[in-house]
Amino acid sequence: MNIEEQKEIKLKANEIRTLAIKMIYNAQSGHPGGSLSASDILSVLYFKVLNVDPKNPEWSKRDRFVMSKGHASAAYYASLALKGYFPINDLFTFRKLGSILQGHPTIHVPGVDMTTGSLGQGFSTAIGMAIAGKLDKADYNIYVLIGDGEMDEGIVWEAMINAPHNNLDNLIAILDRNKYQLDGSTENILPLGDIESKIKAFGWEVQSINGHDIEEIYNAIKISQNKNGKPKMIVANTVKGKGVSFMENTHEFHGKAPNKEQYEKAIKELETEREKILKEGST
Ligand SMILES: Cc1ncc(C[n+]2csc(CCOP(=O)(O)OP(=O)(O)O)c2C)c(N)n1
Repeated sequence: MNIEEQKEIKLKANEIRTLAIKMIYNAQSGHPGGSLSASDILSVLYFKVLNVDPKNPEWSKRDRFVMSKGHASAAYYASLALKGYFPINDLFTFRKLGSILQGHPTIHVPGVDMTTGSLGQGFSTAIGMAIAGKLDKADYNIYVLIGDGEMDEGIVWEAMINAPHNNLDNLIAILDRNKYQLDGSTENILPLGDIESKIKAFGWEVQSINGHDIEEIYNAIKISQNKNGKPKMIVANTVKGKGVSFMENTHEFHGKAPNKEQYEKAIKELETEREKILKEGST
């Protein structure tokens, strides 16, 4: 990916972060921490990887995407709106009565391939979708984004053992390894330890990357598209709350909206970051 393309994806990630914070502040409810950690991954997926058509969300040959960590819906809806599935203004109905943009994504939202929110179930259904793709001899891939706290769910490990058995090389999972979950550090609550080795032992091809480096994310996905009979797992090492200093590396903003003062500080920081990205490459 050249510098200009990287810049474009970084700017989109910054827009995703900014919209997510605005939506959560407006609703006074939502999940900032896990939205911010996943924004760079979502930006690469939606603006560089996924073969989808926002004008025809049900297109049968589209790549599928499952947001298994469905609570990070603010960043997910922001990505879908920026991609053109629905108007950006709709984002400000987030979590309001009567809106389709509820706290957890449902298939009623244009572009959403699977209803999620009950942790573990999205990952498992992505495996079902990949099996369906194989049965149909389809060319599309299934991408799924999971959280590291989500790995505590037993259903994840049933799915983990199933995917290699079915030779699901059309399945690319990305693990948002931000090391925090709802009320503490993943390593204190239920340690994942050497998660790469564990997943590899189940028969997956595993890569470990910096989940905020646009080029690393993109290259890892490209490598994962290799049809070698194995499902792929990209362990994306991220920072919970990335991009807003006081939300970083803490569970405090897992499921809490910022107050007015915090909101203003967050938006200021994201604006500064945007200006920095715009200046990149121009000396
Ligand atoms: C089955 C289930 N149990 C509990 C919850 C409540 N819950 C929502 S988010 C969360 C923590 C998830 O942690 P992680 O996957 O690391 O999310 P991230 O840090 O990426 O936001 C929990 C326990 C849930 N949504 N589903």
